[in-house]
Amino acid sequence: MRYLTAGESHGPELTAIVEGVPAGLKISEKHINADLKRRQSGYGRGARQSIEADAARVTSGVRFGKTLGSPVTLVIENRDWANWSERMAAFESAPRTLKREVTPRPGHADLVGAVKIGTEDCRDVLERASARSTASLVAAASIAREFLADVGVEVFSYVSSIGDARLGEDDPLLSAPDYKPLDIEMSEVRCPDAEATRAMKRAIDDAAAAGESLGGTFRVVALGLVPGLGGYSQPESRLTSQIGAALFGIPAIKGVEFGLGFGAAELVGSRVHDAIELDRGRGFTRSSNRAGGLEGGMTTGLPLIVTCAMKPIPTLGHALGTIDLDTLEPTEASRERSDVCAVPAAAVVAEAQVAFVLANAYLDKFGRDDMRDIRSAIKSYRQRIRTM
Ligand code: EPS
Repeated sequence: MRYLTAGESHGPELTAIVEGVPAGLKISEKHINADLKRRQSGYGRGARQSIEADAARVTSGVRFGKTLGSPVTLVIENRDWANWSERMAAFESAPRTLKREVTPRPGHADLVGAVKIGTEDCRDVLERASARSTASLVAAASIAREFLADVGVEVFSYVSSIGDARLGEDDPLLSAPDYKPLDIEMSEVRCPDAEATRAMKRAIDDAAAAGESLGGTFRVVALGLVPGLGGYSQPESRLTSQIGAALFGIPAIKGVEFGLGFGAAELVGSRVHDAIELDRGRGFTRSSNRAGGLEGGMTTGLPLIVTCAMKPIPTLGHALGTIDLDTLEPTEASRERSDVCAVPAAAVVAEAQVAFVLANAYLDKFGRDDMRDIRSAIKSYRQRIRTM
């Protein structure tokens, strides 16, 4: 299963095509749109989210609520297009009043992208480099999420810090799997603790007042995985590398840790690895989950726990210095309408990316054509590893 997305932030629409979806998978528009809504929400988001009400129109690959096995196309309308149709026209000439973007924002793709493609208007780059594109990614991955739900896998995320406001967790590797998605979604910053939520919102308010932006950390958790997904034979078959690549594909993600992550580098081996035990009913298990659900690039069957660090968004009210590309004189960077903090939204995007990798790992192991065959292959595998 793979996806391709297209669309500019202020173009008419965003498109995602998902190929390699097995036939016979139930798809619900309600579920797709609920994920899109979660991506749009979060304290600290910008004015754009009050213009958009993201909803996906499925235009291929689904019939009577079930996949056909052909490519699934999802289209999300950009309502803001109505305000940009002249400035973003596909064929008409540029309006005479067009204001080019010539003051690239430090930290954004503006400058390097403009140098790369040789444009005199950074908008040619930033329209696609915008995090708006993550809406189509979430829509694409909602197909993967439907698949995972069908085979008993749940993927969720929560925010663990925003700026220096942190969720207090004694041992996240123990507590993370037990957080309740409802508690997370009730929080305006998608953090399962009310006091930490208040501190994070205060940090966002302070940053907004200072013309600043804020990053943070979040965790993605997957429950219900069978052991043995992924591979150990080639670097790219390891789920560690696949999930890492998928998460680093999200704008502004600067760090990814599995289980103990960087913490493991400071500890002796006996405090890092998870002793193996045998549960007569369920098969092999571990006394702890410091590995975060992956050993040798494969799932252990314990919860997958991945932590990501997101940098602050580059569009600042209190703009940094830049160079005007027309005059080559120092000036201040563009002040676009933007988010103060998009960490809660990025966590939803990360869920999507992880879900896509996990769904693919299931398809690699259990077949790709038809849901009934896949379900029975998983059942017989579960049976075999219980009695091994
Ligand atoms: C976003 C839409 C964008 C930005 C943001 C994310 O909308 P607009 O540019 O019209 O305000 O709010 O994009 C960025 C943070 C970025 O760096 O480009 C969205 O839908 O997520």
